[in-house]
Amino acid sequence: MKKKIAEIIREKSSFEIITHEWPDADAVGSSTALAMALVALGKDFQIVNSTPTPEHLLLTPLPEKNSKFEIRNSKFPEVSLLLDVSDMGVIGEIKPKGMVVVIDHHATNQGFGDVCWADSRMSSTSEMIYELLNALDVEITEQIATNIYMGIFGDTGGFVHPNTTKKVFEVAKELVNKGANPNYVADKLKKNKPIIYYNILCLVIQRMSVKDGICAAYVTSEELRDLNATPEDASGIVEELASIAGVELAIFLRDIDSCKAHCSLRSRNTNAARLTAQAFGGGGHDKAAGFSIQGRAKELAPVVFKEGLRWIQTA
Ligand SMILES: [Mn+2]
Repeated sequence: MKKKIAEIIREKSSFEIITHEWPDADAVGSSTALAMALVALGKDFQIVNSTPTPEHLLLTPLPEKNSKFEIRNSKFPEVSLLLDVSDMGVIGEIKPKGMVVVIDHHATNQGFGDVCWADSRMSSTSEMIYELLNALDVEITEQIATNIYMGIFGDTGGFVHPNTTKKVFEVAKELVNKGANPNYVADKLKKNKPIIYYNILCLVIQRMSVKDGICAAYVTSEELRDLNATPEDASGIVEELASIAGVELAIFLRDIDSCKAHCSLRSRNTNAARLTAQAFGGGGHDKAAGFSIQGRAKELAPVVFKEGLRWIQTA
């Protein structure tokens, strides 16, 4: 499938790059690295996303679009490259305009689009982009290496999660050889949290309940508003809950608005995170998953707790 995608990229001339809503390090790293490769190959492209790219993930300038495409190509784009996208539900309001080519590493990816390269053995979509760029003989510049390294670092939790394989270290070594700076990336990703994150965390820690191997907590839209925070400011809190000794499943819910909530899940030894997320129509990886749902975080917390308990007991 990788070869086929390399062929499509070689043959076609105009592309759009789409990733999931609320892009994380892997989404931004893979999109930026591929965009830079398209520039190197002389292709026309545009990055199209439904939610803004977090500024702290822009470790290099973002190639926004190649301005030539509007003049050269009225049928833009021929190809829509969907990166780190497990299904069409995660790209928000975006409607791909070209042939849909998917590159993704989520285990819940059922295969969709015109061409789909889904491989859950890969640590990250960024790792897949590294292989794709090698197949395309694109030079891995320092900027490309930095973005791919960032994506791998992000999705392995800084070389911590079970997807931290020998191959991940081999790829990381090659990226460092090409100029990626591990300390710079780690500093940007790990030691760069806004104070507002800790304001929310403070509230969440006072509220969390730890029972039967589950740590569950939530934050409401009223509380976020009082703190002058957005739901996005609370991302990463689930990792804190999952770090508590003895916690098998961490559940963190936040209101997105007055009628919609998002739940993040992490499990330690079992696939309870994914199974719980799937029970509510979500997905992700075995040990890191999530879902969005109609309702309020506060009311949903005990419901998700009950479902999660079922899965850690049967796993
Ligand atoms: Mn990813």
